[in-house]
Amino acid sequence: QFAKPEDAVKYRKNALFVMQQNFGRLGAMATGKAPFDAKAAADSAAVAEFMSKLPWGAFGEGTDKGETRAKAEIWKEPAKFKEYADKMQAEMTKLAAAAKTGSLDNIKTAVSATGGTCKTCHDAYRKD
Ligand code: ASC
Repeated sequence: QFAKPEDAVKYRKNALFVMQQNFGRLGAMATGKAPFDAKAAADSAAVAEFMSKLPWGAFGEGTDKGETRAKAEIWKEPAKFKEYADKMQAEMTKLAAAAKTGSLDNIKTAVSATGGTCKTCHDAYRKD
């Protein structure tokens, strides 16, 4: 899929960025930093859920160098990395369903659960 390793790194970072921008919009509503807008929440959650599927295919062998904060552990324990990635995607799916209900309370619960999966993976596999 990628002509060179730098393209894979750029691809996964851009996918994660677009996901975060949409998740962040929901986070702002969940914490009261932005007014609740049910339509915007549902739209953003759907985009975040879709984007959550994209980064993982761009963590192939040889993409551990360059402009990346990815830790070498990702390629040493791929099963655990995949488990975290799968968990995040599952929570994103729940978040998209929660956002469709139009209930801010449902969104708050799902944002919190989803955010936990972002953090768990970052703590283990992202350099800071
Ligand atoms: C974000 C973002 C993350 C998660 C995390 C949640 O918006 O960029 O990494 O939420 O902070 O704990």
